Amino acid sequence: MVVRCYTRTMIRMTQPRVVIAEGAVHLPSWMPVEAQQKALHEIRALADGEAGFYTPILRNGARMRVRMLCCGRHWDAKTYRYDLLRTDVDGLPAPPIPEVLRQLACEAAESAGFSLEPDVLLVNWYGAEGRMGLHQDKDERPEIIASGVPIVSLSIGDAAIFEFGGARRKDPVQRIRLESGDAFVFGGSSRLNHHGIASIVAGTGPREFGVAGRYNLTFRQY
Ligand SMILES: O=C(O)CCC(=O)C(=O)O
Repeated sequence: MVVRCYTRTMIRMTQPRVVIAEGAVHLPSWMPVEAQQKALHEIRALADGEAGFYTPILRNGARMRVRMLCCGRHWDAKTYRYDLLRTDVDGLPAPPIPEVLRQLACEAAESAGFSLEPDVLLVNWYGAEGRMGLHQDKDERPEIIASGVPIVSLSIGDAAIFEFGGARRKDPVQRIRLESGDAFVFGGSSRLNHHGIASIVAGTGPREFGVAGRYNLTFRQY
């Protein structure tokens, strides 16, 4: 079922917008504090649910340096495919994407000039030593990728040094500091650009959130 986004209640309509590459937009401070707190509430409820965070183990046996939790569909770290069940973890069904979070993703996509109907959400939790190597998001359906439907990424908690490169792994990367409340959207001709997290800047998140580390939410259309 395709659910479209209709409301635009929580987000300010005039925001800074930094174009990093064609189709790649950094929206600093995009989420007001109240929206971040609502999102955190949803993340904590998911974390406390039956199908909470786990450490993905890749097909080469390496443990990822993040903890993950998938909604809508589960990303299987062994097969690099999406499944309705957490096949490589515990066999439980992936929980649905909370509506509050789905709305945020639609609104962030719109703010960057795109349209998104998210049916997958990957929540990553990074501790102080967390990181993610350069990679492409290319496990979604080929026609979705080809049409340039964007990935929407939202950050909450500690800042992170995000690397954004090009379609080829050896292309030069730009380093962008993503702060709590930032959105980063990449679609169109940037949809398959390499990206990753070089490091976390520990202790930089808003104190009042009581978050250790950083949450990152990436929304995708499968
Ligand atoms: O944590 C981030 O900002 C990036 C996450 C990411 O690249 C991914 O989930 O594919």
